[in-house]
Amino acid sequence: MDQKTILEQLKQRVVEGDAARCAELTLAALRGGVDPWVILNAGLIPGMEEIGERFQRHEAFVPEMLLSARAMSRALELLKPVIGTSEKHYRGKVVIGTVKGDLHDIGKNLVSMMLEGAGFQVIDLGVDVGVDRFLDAVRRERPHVLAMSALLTTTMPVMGEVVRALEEVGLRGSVKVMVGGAPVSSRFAVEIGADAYGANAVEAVALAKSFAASAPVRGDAEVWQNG
Ligand code: B1M
Repeated sequence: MDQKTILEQLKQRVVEGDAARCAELTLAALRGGVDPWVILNAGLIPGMEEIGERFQRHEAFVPEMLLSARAMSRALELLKPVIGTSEKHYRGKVVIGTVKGDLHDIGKNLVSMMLEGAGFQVIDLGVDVGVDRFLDAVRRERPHVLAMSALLTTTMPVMGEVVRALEEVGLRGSVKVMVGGAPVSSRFAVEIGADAYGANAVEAVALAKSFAASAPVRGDAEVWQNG
Protein backbone atom coordinates (compact mmCIF):
# COMPACT_ATOMS: atom_id res chain seq x y z
CA MET A 1 0.00 0.00 0.00
CA ASP A 2 1.38 3.45 -0.85
CA GLN A 3 1.48 6.30 1.69
CA LYS A 4 -1.59 8.09 0.29
CA THR A 5 -3.70 4.92 0.49
CA ILE A 6 -2.54 4.12 4.04
CA LEU A 7 -3.41 7.63 5.23
CA GLU A 8 -6.81 7.58 3.51
CA GLN A 9 -7.52 4.15 5.06
CA LEU A 10 -6.39 5.41 8.45
CA LYS A 11 -8.78 8.35 8.25
CA GLN A 12 -11.63 5.99 7.29
CA ARG A 13 -10.88 3.55 10.12
CA VAL A 14 -10.88 6.43 12.64
CA VAL A 15 -14.28 7.53 11.29
CA GLU A 16 -15.56 3.95 11.63
CA GLY A 17 -14.02 3.63 15.09
CA ASP A 18 -12.13 0.47 14.13
CA ALA A 19 -9.36 0.57 16.76
CA ALA A 20 -7.73 -2.75 15.78
CA ARG A 21 -7.40 -1.84 12.11
CA CYS A 22 -6.28 1.65 13.06
CA ALA A 23 -3.44 0.20 15.12
CA GLU A 24 -2.43 -2.14 12.28
CA LEU A 25 -2.37 0.70 9.76
CA THR A 26 -0.42 2.97 12.11
CA LEU A 27 2.21 0.28 12.57
CA ALA A 28 2.29 -0.39 8.83
CA ALA A 29 2.78 3.32 8.15
CA LEU A 30 5.59 3.57 10.71
CA ARG A 31 7.30 0.50 9.31
CA GLY A 32 6.94 1.98 5.81
CA GLY A 33 8.84 5.06 6.99
CA VAL A 34 5.91 7.50 7.09
CA ASP A 35 6.68 10.45 9.37
CA PRO A 36 4.64 10.16 12.61
CA TRP A 37 3.51 13.79 12.18
CA VAL A 38 2.14 12.96 8.75
CA ILE A 39 0.29 9.97 10.25
CA LEU A 40 -1.20 12.30 12.85
CA ASN A 41 -1.99 15.34 10.70
CA ALA A 42 -2.95 13.64 7.44
CA GLY A 43 -4.60 10.46 8.78
CA LEU A 44 -5.80 10.51 12.37
CA ILE A 45 -6.84 14.15 12.90
CA PRO A 46 -8.77 14.40 9.59
CA GLY A 47 -10.64 11.26 10.75
CA MET A 48 -11.62 12.99 14.00
CA GLU A 49 -12.66 16.11 12.07
CA GLU A 50 -14.81 14.02 9.76
CA ILE A 51 -16.65 12.27 12.62
CA GLY A 52 -17.17 15.69 14.26
CA GLU A 53 -18.72 17.03 11.05
CA ARG A 54 -20.97 13.96 10.78
CA PHE A 55 -22.05 14.53 14.38
CA GLN A 56 -22.94 18.12 13.54
CA ARG A 57 -25.02 16.93 10.55
CA HIS A 58 -26.76 14.36 12.82
CA GLU A 59 -25.28 11.53 10.78
CA ALA A 60 -23.24 10.26 13.75
CA PHE A 61 -23.93 10.28 17.48
CA VAL A 62 -22.04 10.17 20.79
CA PRO A 63 -21.37 6.38 20.70
CA GLU A 64 -19.76 6.73 17.26
CA MET A 65 -17.63 9.66 18.45
CA LEU A 66 -16.54 7.55 21.42
CA LEU A 67 -15.47 4.68 19.16
CA SER A 68 -13.51 7.09 16.95
CA ALA A 69 -11.85 8.56 20.05
CA ARG A 70 -10.86 5.07 21.18
CA ALA A 71 -9.38 4.26 17.77
CA MET A 72 -7.43 7.54 17.74
CA SER A 73 -6.13 6.99 21.28
CA ARG A 74 -4.93 3.50 20.36
CA ALA A 75 -2.97 4.90 17.43
CA LEU A 76 -1.58 7.72 19.61
CA GLU A 77 -0.19 5.16 22.05
CA LEU A 78 1.75 3.63 19.17
CA LEU A 79 3.02 7.02 18.02
CA LYS A 80 4.04 8.07 21.52
CA PRO A 81 7.54 6.49 21.50
CA VAL A 82 8.44 8.02 18.14
CA ILE A 83 6.81 11.42 18.31
CA GLY A 84 8.31 14.42 20.05
CA THR A 85 11.96 15.03 20.57
CA SER A 86 12.64 12.73 23.56
CA GLU A 87 15.01 15.25 25.07
CA LYS A 88 16.85 14.18 28.20
CA HIS A 89 17.38 17.75 29.35
CA TYR A 90 14.95 18.87 32.08
CA ARG A 91 12.93 21.84 30.88
CA GLY A 92 10.52 22.49 33.73
CA LYS A 93 7.18 21.49 35.16
CA VAL A 94 3.69 21.76 33.67
CA VAL A 95 0.32 21.12 35.31
CA ILE A 96 -2.28 20.31 32.67
CA GLY A 97 -5.98 19.44 32.62
CA THR A 98 -9.22 19.65 30.70
CA VAL A 99 -11.56 22.08 32.44
CA LYS A 100 -14.66 21.33 34.50
CA GLY A 101 -17.64 19.98 32.54
CA ASP A 102 -15.44 18.87 29.63
CA LEU A 103 -14.48 15.25 28.97
CA HIS A 104 -12.50 15.71 25.74
CA ASP A 105 -8.94 14.56 26.38
CA ILE A 106 -7.32 13.55 23.09
CA GLY A 107 -5.85 16.99 22.33
CA LYS A 108 -4.80 17.45 25.95
CA ASN A 109 -3.12 14.01 25.93
CA LEU A 110 -1.28 14.90 22.74
CA VAL A 111 -0.02 18.13 24.30
CA SER A 112 1.08 16.20 27.45
CA MET A 113 2.86 13.62 25.34
CA MET A 114 4.75 16.28 23.39
CA LEU A 115 5.68 18.19 26.54
CA GLU A 116 7.07 15.03 28.13
CA GLY A 117 9.01 14.28 24.95
CA ALA A 118 10.47 17.78 25.12
CA GLY A 119 11.77 17.25 28.68
CA PHE A 120 8.95 18.62 30.83
CA GLN A 121 7.66 16.95 33.97
CA VAL A 122 3.92 16.85 33.33
CA ILE A 123 1.34 16.61 36.10
CA ASP A 124 -1.81 15.60 34.24
CA LEU A 125 -4.96 16.23 36.28
CA GLY A 126 -7.15 14.52 33.67
CA VAL A 127 -10.57 15.79 32.58
CA ASP A 128 -13.42 17.67 34.29
CA VAL A 129 -10.99 19.64 36.44
CA GLY A 130 -12.53 22.44 38.49
CA VAL A 131 -11.04 25.67 39.82
CA ASP A 132 -10.11 24.23 43.23
CA ARG A 133 -8.21 21.28 41.79
CA PHE A 134 -6.20 23.53 39.48
CA LEU A 135 -5.44 25.83 42.41
CA ASP A 136 -4.41 22.99 44.72
CA ALA A 137 -2.10 21.59 42.02
CA VAL A 138 -0.41 24.98 41.45
CA ARG A 139 0.07 25.38 45.21
CA ARG A 140 1.42 21.86 45.65
CA GLU A 141 3.50 21.42 42.47
CA ARG A 142 4.75 24.97 41.87
CA PRO A 143 4.77 24.44 38.08
CA HIS A 144 6.29 26.84 35.56
CA VAL A 145 3.19 26.53 33.41
CA LEU A 146 -0.50 25.82 34.01
CA ALA A 147 -2.03 24.47 30.79
CA MET A 148 -5.80 24.23 30.37
CA SER A 149 -7.71 22.60 27.54
CA ALA A 150 -11.38 23.04 26.53
CA LEU A 151 -13.26 21.64 23.53
CA LEU A 152 -16.71 22.98 24.37
CA THR A 153 -17.71 26.61 24.06
CA THR A 154 -19.75 26.11 27.25
CA THR A 155 -16.69 25.11 29.31
CA MET A 156 -14.28 27.82 28.11
CA PRO A 157 -15.34 30.30 30.85
CA VAL A 158 -13.86 27.98 33.49
CA MET A 159 -10.42 29.04 32.22
CA GLY A 160 -11.19 32.65 33.13
CA GLU A 161 -12.44 31.54 36.56
CA VAL A 162 -9.13 29.78 37.20
CA VAL A 163 -7.11 32.88 36.23
CA ARG A 164 -9.23 35.05 38.57
CA ALA A 165 -8.93 32.53 41.39
CA LEU A 166 -5.13 32.45 40.98
CA GLU A 167 -5.13 36.25 41.28
CA GLU A 168 -7.35 36.18 44.37
CA VAL A 169 -5.09 33.78 46.27
CA GLY A 170 -1.90 35.57 45.19
CA LEU A 171 -0.55 32.77 42.97
CA ARG A 172 -0.96 34.42 39.58
CA GLY A 173 2.58 35.80 39.51
CA SER A 174 4.12 32.40 40.19
CA VAL A 175 2.86 30.57 37.10
CA LYS A 176 2.36 31.19 33.38
CA VAL A 177 -1.12 30.29 32.17
CA MET A 178 -1.54 28.74 28.73
CA VAL A 179 -4.90 27.85 27.19
CA GLY A 180 -5.85 25.77 24.17
CA GLY A 181 -8.47 23.64 22.46
CA ALA A 182 -10.51 23.97 19.26
CA PRO A 183 -12.90 26.80 20.33
CA VAL A 184 -10.19 28.79 22.15
CA SER A 185 -8.38 31.69 20.46
CA SER A 186 -5.57 34.11 21.20
CA ARG A 187 -8.19 36.84 21.60
CA PHE A 188 -10.00 34.78 24.24
CA ALA A 189 -6.68 34.17 26.02
CA VAL A 190 -6.08 37.94 26.20
CA GLU A 191 -9.66 38.57 27.38
CA ILE A 192 -9.37 36.21 30.35
CA GLY A 193 -5.85 37.35 31.28
CA ALA A 194 -4.00 34.16 30.29
CA ASP A 195 -0.37 34.48 29.19
CA ALA A 196 -0.70 32.54 25.96
CA TYR A 197 -2.81 30.53 23.56
CA GLY A 198 -1.40 27.36 21.99
CA ALA A 199 -3.09 26.51 18.70
CA ASN A 200 -1.66 22.99 18.65
CA ALA A 201 0.70 20.68 20.51
CA VAL A 202 3.83 21.96 18.78
CA GLU A 203 3.01 25.56 19.62
CA ALA A 204 2.18 24.57 23.21
CA VAL A 205 5.65 23.04 23.61
CA ALA A 206 7.39 26.09 22.12
CA LEU A 207 5.48 28.38 24.50
CA ALA A 208 6.20 26.20 27.54
CA LYS A 209 9.90 26.17 26.64
CA SER A 210 10.05 29.95 26.41
CA PHE A 211 8.18 30.37 29.71
CA ALA A 212 10.36 27.88 31.58
CA ALA A 213 13.55 29.35 30.13
CA SER A 214 12.69 32.82 31.42
CA ALA A 215 11.61 31.60 34.88
CA PRO A 216 13.90 31.79 37.93
CA VAL A 217 15.95 28.61 38.51
CA ARG A 218 14.20 26.18 40.84
CA GLY A 219 15.47 23.13 42.65
CA ASP A 220 13.09 20.68 41.01
CA ALA A 221 15.31 19.42 38.18
CA GLU A 222 17.21 17.08 40.47
CA VAL A 223 14.03 15.75 42.04
CA TRP A 224 12.67 15.05 38.57
CA GLN A 225 15.85 13.33 37.39
CA ASN A 226 15.98 11.13 40.49
CA GLY A 227 12.40 10.07 39.87
CO1 B1M B 1 -17.42 15.98 21.41
N1 B1M B 1 -17.79 17.72 20.64
N2 B1M B 1 -18.98 16.16 22.60
N3 B1M B 1 -16.98 14.20 22.02
N4 B1M B 1 -16.18 15.92 19.99
C1 B1M B 1 -16.80 18.24 19.67
C2 B1M B 1 -15.74 19.06 20.40
C3 B1M B 1 -17.73 19.12 18.72
C4 B1M B 1 -16.98 20.27 18.03
C5 B1M B 1 -18.42 18.20 17.68
C6 B1M B 1 -19.29 18.97 16.72
O1 B1M B 1 -20.37 19.39 17.06
N5 B1M B 1 -18.82 19.17 15.51
C7 B1M B 1 -18.83 19.60 19.74
C8 B1M B 1 -18.54 20.91 20.47
C9 B1M B 1 -19.38 22.07 19.98
C10 B1M B 1 -19.01 23.32 20.72
O2 B1M B 1 -19.01 23.40 21.91
N6 B1M B 1 -18.67 24.31 19.94
C11 B1M B 1 -18.91 18.41 20.68
C12 B1M B 1 -20.02 18.12 21.51
C13 B1M B 1 -21.26 18.99 21.32
C14 B1M B 1 -20.01 17.08 22.47
C15 B1M B 1 -21.14 16.68 23.45
C16 B1M B 1 -21.86 17.86 24.13
C17 B1M B 1 -22.12 15.77 22.67
C18 B1M B 1 -23.35 15.34 23.45
O3 B1M B 1 -23.25 14.70 24.46
N7 B1M B 1 -24.49 15.73 22.94
C19 B1M B 1 -20.37 15.81 24.47
C20 B1M B 1 -19.80 16.62 25.63
C21 B1M B 1 -19.20 15.73 26.68
C22 B1M B 1 -18.41 16.55 27.68
O4 B1M B 1 -17.26 16.86 27.42
N8 B1M B 1 -19.04 16.93 28.77
C23 B1M B 1 -19.26 15.30 23.62
C24 B1M B 1 -18.63 14.08 23.84
C25 B1M B 1 -17.60 13.55 23.08
C26 B1M B 1 -17.02 12.16 23.28
C27 B1M B 1 -16.88 11.78 24.76
C28 B1M B 1 -17.94 11.16 22.60
C29 B1M B 1 -15.68 12.25 22.46
C30 B1M B 1 -14.44 12.64 23.31
C31 B1M B 1 -13.63 11.45 23.76
C32 B1M B 1 -12.32 11.85 24.34
O5 B1M B 1 -11.80 12.94 24.15
N9 B1M B 1 -11.76 10.92 25.07
C33 B1M B 1 -15.95 13.44 21.54
C34 B1M B 1 -15.19 13.73 20.37
C35 B1M B 1 -14.19 12.68 19.95
C36 B1M B 1 -15.33 14.94 19.64
C37 B1M B 1 -14.64 15.35 18.32
C38 B1M B 1 -15.29 14.54 17.20
C39 B1M B 1 -13.14 15.18 18.22
C40 B1M B 1 -12.31 15.90 19.31
C41 B1M B 1 -10.85 15.49 19.19
O6 B1M B 1 -10.39 14.63 19.89
N10 B1M B 1 -10.13 16.05 18.19
C42 B1M B 1 -14.99 16.91 18.25
C43 B1M B 1 -15.13 17.44 16.83
C44 B1M B 1 -13.86 18.10 16.34
O7 B1M B 1 -12.99 18.48 17.09
N11 B1M B 1 -13.77 18.28 15.06
C45 B1M B 1 -16.11 17.02 19.21
C46 B1M B 1 -8.74 15.69 17.87
C47 B1M B 1 -7.75 16.46 18.78
C48 B1M B 1 -6.32 16.07 18.44
O8 B1M B 1 -7.90 17.84 18.52
O9 B1M B 1 -8.82 18.30 20.85
O10 B1M B 1 -8.79 20.12 19.05
P1 B1M B 1 -8.16 18.92 19.67
O11 B1M B 1 -6.69 19.31 20.15
C49 B1M B 1 -5.77 20.00 19.35
C50 B1M B 1 -5.82 21.54 19.54
O12 B1M B 1 -7.11 22.02 19.85
C51 B1M B 1 -4.78 21.80 20.58
O13 B1M B 1 -3.79 20.80 20.34
C52 B1M B 1 -4.40 19.60 19.86
C53 B1M B 1 -3.49 19.01 18.81
O14 B1M B 1 -3.29 19.87 17.74
N12 B1M B 1 -5.07 21.76 22.01
C54 B1M B 1 -4.28 22.45 22.88
C55 B1M B 1 -6.02 21.11 22.72
N13 B1M B 1 -5.86 21.35 24.02
C56 B1M B 1 -4.80 22.17 24.16
C57 B1M B 1 -4.19 22.73 25.28
C58 B1M B 1 -3.09 23.59 25.08
C59 B1M B 1 -2.61 23.86 23.81
C60 B1M B 1 -3.19 23.28 22.70
O15 B1M B 1 -2.43 24.18 26.07
C61 B1M B 1 -3.06 24.53 27.18
